[in-house]
Amino acid sequence: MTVFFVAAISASILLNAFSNAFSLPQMETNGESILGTVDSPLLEPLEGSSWGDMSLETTNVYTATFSDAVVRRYTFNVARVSLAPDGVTSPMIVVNGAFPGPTIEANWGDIIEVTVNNQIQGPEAGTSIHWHGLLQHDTPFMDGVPSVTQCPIAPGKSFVYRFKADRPGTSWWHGHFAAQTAGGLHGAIVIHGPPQNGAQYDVDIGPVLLSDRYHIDYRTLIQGYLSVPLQLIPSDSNLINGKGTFNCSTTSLPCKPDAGYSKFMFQSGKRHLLRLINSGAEGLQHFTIDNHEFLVVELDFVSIIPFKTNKITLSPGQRANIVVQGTGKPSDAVWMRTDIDPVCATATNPKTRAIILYETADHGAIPNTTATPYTAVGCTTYELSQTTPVYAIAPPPKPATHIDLDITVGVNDTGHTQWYMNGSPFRADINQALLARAAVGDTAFERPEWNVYNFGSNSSVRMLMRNYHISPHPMHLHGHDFWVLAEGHGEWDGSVVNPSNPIRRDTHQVLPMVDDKPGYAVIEWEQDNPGIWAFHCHIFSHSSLGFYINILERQADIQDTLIPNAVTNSCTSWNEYAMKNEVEQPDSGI
Ligand SMILES: *[C@@H]1O[C@H](CO)[C@@H](O)[C@H](O)[C@H]1NC(C)=O
Ligand SMILES: *[C@@H]1O[C@H](CO)[C@@H](O)[C@H](O)[C@H]1NC(C)=O
Ligand SMILES: *[C@@H]1O[C@H](CO)[C@@H](O)[C@H](O)[C@H]1NC(C)=O
Ligand SMILES: *[C@@H]1O[C@H](CO)[C@@H](O)[C@H](O)[C@H]1NC(C)=O
Ligand SMILES: [Cu+2]
Repeated sequence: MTVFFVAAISASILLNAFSNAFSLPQMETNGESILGTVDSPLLEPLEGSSWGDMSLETTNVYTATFSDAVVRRYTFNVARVSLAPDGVTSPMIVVNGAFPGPTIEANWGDIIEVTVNNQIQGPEAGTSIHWHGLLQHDTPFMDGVPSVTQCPIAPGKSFVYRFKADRPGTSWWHGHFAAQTAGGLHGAIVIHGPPQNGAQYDVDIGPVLLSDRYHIDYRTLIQGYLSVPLQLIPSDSNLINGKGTFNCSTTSLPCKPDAGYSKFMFQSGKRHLLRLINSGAEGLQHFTIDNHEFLVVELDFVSIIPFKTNKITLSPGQRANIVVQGTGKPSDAVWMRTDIDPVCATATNPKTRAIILYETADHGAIPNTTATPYTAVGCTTYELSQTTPVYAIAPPPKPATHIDLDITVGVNDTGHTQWYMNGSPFRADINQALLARAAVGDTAFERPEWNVYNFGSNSSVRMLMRNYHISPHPMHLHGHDFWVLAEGHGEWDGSVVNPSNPIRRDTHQVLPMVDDKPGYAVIEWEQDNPGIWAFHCHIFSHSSLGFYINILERQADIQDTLIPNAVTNSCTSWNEYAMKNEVEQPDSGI
């Protein structure tokens, strides 16, 4: 008996020792990132918060103003690296040698200033960074969309982005040029704000990034997608905070087993805030924690009336803040899981896990917990009726203007697969910035493939999207949250869900076509932000293949005084570079 007991203990010590010893070094899997390790710090509001007694229940975040802003400065060096997030070494493109990239933190009302240095070599390429979900009121040029708000940052050049942390919550930044986001160019944004009623927490665990991973280089992937017929290229694995595992006997690429799981530290009896972000390229993610329910308290940047669930689904671009009660014992170890939906995306290894360690659990403990069962039907993400913003805003019942957007897939005249928006695939002219033209009154926009929709001075816009394809599309609007009024299949009957306070967010997934009935979604937004705003599918291969339109909003109110020198310089340097070097543009450019 005693002998057996001792043997069991040493077996378990050995097992722990092995799991530690055999995990690859963090430097090899994730470079300079410490996310997902036990050393990753808990987050707290930064010093010098300026939100005073503003509350999420009584403040309209879209119009809130702040007097004393603190500037939070970051330097982003963008470069190619070779990393093995799941044990398979492949080329990536990242910031500061880290995958996932550095987390930007600020307090609500601060100014964020990021100096982006393009150090991309082997081969050289342009780049740009978009700050997903931030409104960019008065700073439309800082939105990071090549051909629209700036030219790509030329190799060896820099661009200083400066914009307001205009709303509290969780988001992310990512490359917006030529599919670079799928190569690893992304990271989290955390903007601290006041506590929300009914959503209090004790511990801020920080970002939990969920992302599908391709072993093929992002440029090669795009070439594959452009071929005819439309290719379904499966992702190879799935990652939590950039970590996952892969069965090396199933690949001929350089591969080391046991890359190691991400780890998160919980405390028994405490409430934990997790900031979930789907930073993936294509996959719809179903997230669960074994034996734990949680409260969903924020969707995208919008605080919602908390609801309890044991599974949350996020499409690429979407975020959710959840509060998890630490119901485990101090010695527990528990699996966190996220599964790519196998019907709504193609994935060779859709499931992955991370480890939650309570405070006295061995850091090498491997959980034995069982997965939470759930049902997933029809690529749906969330119930419109279940999600209610804490700060109510009713959309105008009769919008000032209306547009239909029909989504189809086809082949263009040179034999490339493309996504058609009302019959037109988008293709950028990356040698100019359309917004700089609009600011000086030039709205000729002579090329139809720029897909510019000019809504003039209309106070609000309603859009009915119809998806004539069997894949869902997470649609993201820049510069705004939109209301989601209705969704379904076939014909919209005109009814609106929660008409006095529909869910608002910046990314919503349009349902796939079912039995010849198009999936539809009806969204509406107020034209309160003069500029040109991107509206596109957040599946990288779709936007690369033309799934994109430009919303020109209140052109007469775009001030030419707002054109920063940085934008003019980005175009001068880019055009000089493009003159001297052969620049390829295989995809749509964004
Ligand atoms: C890894 O893949 C090989 C080859 O397909 C298979 O035989 C083996 O069972 C797999 N190992 C695991 C742990 O799944
Ligand atoms: C897993 O299960 C084994 C056998 O039931 C047990 O000895 C071990 O402590 C468990 N591990 C954890 C981390 O709970
Ligand atoms: C078709 O799409 C490809 C890929 O974006 C592009 O290179 C090509 O110019 C397009 N052809 C036409 C006729 O627009
Ligand atoms: C409102 O938008 C429509 C396009 O949907 C446009 O044709 C019209 O000119 C706009 N009206 C004003 C007053 O700008
Ligand atoms: Cu899409």
